[in-house]
Amino acid sequence: MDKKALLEAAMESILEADEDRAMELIGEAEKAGVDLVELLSDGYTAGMREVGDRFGAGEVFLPELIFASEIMKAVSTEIESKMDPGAVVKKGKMVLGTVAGDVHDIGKGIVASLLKTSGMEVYDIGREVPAEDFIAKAKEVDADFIGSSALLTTTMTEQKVIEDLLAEAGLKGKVKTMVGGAPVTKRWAEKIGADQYCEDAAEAVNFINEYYSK
Ligand code: B1M
Repeated sequence: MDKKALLEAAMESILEADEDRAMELIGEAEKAGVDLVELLSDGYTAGMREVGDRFGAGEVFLPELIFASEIMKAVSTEIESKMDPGAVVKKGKMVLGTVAGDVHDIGKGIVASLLKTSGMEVYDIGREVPAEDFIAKAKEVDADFIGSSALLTTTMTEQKVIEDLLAEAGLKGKVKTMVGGAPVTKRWAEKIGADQYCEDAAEAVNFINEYYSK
């Protein structure tokens, strides 16, 4: 199978909630020399987004959404296990989590995996994380960055709470902030005073690589 067919098959496997096929395609992509990160972002993730759109349109229901996300997590975990941070030069430390009230952690997990393989020391503090916990963990590990993910329009405001607490703690500027998640935009990042917005995991990696190359 060529790359285009593999990406389409990966997308289909999520739409059809076919876990066996989804896992099998990872091996096929390896054999065909297709980059697994591309398979994840342009194949499976595209499928997940389509399921989300269908859910939004009332064409699929919550159990199907949950099932598709479980498969998405299984393929992300498998792909992460195949990525080797190896000899990558160590960069900085990032505390990363999904904000309070928000259970969406698939994208955050992918950002964590890719940043780890690019040399960041990532402290993944999970999902539904209160803003105070981001700050406390950043102090504890002397982090360079706090990264927060928000997938709901009702929870992205938590990213502003993180900025406020960081300022209160006198750490604004010392600990930089990176924000992301489907409803989050560059404009939002600017409005709340976040240091960096990244649209996806690849952009997060590019930003970090550039930041530490200066
Ligand atoms: Co929910 N959900 N969901 N959901 N869900 C959305 C977000 C929604 C857009 C679906 C829809 O209606 N079309 C909608 C939000 C509407 C809104 O706020 N405007 C929604 C809703 C309404 C809900 C519930 C309220 C549904 C309900 O209960 N009635 C509920 C909320 C519960 C809660 O959090 N309190 C809910 C629940 C769930 C599931 C549990 C079923 C499941 C989550 C499972 C899990 O994560 N463990 C789920 C899923 C899977 C989705 C969709 C379909 C897919 C999200 C996803 O995993 N995408 C989503 C639809 C959509 O996003 N289009 C939807 C794939 C992932 C790889 O992409 O997360 O965007 P993403 O991450 C990307 C980038 O955003 C970026 O990089 C990632 C990788 O490239 N990124 C960062 C993310 N974080 C970053 C951080 C960074 C940088 C980049 O720096 C730190």
